[in-house]
Amino acid sequence: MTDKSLSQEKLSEIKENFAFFDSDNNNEIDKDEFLQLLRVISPKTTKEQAESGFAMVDENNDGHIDFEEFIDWWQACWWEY
Ligand SMILES: [Ca+2]
Ligand SMILES: [Ca+2]
Repeated sequence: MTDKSLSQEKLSEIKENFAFFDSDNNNEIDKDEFLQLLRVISPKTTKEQAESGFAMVDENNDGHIDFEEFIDWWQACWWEY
């Protein structure tokens, strides 16, 4: 678990978003789910953009975004959109 100064409130908000985009509820965001997520944020996101974004978020390169990777990404990137 991340030890960054993240409030419980913020954490549960991120958790909600994670669960929302994890459409098959396996506690990981896969590439298709990530594409859906990006399209919500920016409808013109291409598959290629999603692929390269995914590779950046998936820090351990196991082909899935787990919750900890999602938190890091969410904090780093969300405000840019
Ligand atoms: Ca999933
Ligand atoms: Ca991963």
